[in-house]
Amino acid sequence: MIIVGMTVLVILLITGLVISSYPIEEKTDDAELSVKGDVVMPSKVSRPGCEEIDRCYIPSSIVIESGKEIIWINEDSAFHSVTSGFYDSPTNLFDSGHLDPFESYTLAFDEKGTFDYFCTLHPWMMGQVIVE
Ligand SMILES: [Cu+2]
Repeated sequence: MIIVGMTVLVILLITGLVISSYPIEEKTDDAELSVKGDVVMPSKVSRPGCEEIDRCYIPSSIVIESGKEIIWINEDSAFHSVTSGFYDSPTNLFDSGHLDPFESYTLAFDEKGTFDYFCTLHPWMMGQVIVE
């Protein structure tokens, strides 16, 4: 009886492991495909037009708590930057420099306020960080 019981237990364990492993593997695949970022610079924003649909940086405005950080990821095939202020009047608070395709930039915001930023290469690209 003990051997039969053990055999049933082993079969149940193996079945359970096989079944439970499928969703876990799928999740891992999804995570590998998508690059993690809070704000994305999508493809083709190196040409004007994205500003008309508010999609040069996605989202173009993001709200965070003070002390938290934001990760920007360049998912375009062109260089972009995350530079504080406006194209005509940079504020020199932060500047990512030129971000390569699929390069990311992480910055923590300690002070509350509204921080506008833009891309030094493409004046129509504008975004905003609101720290509460
Ligand atoms: Cu740009």
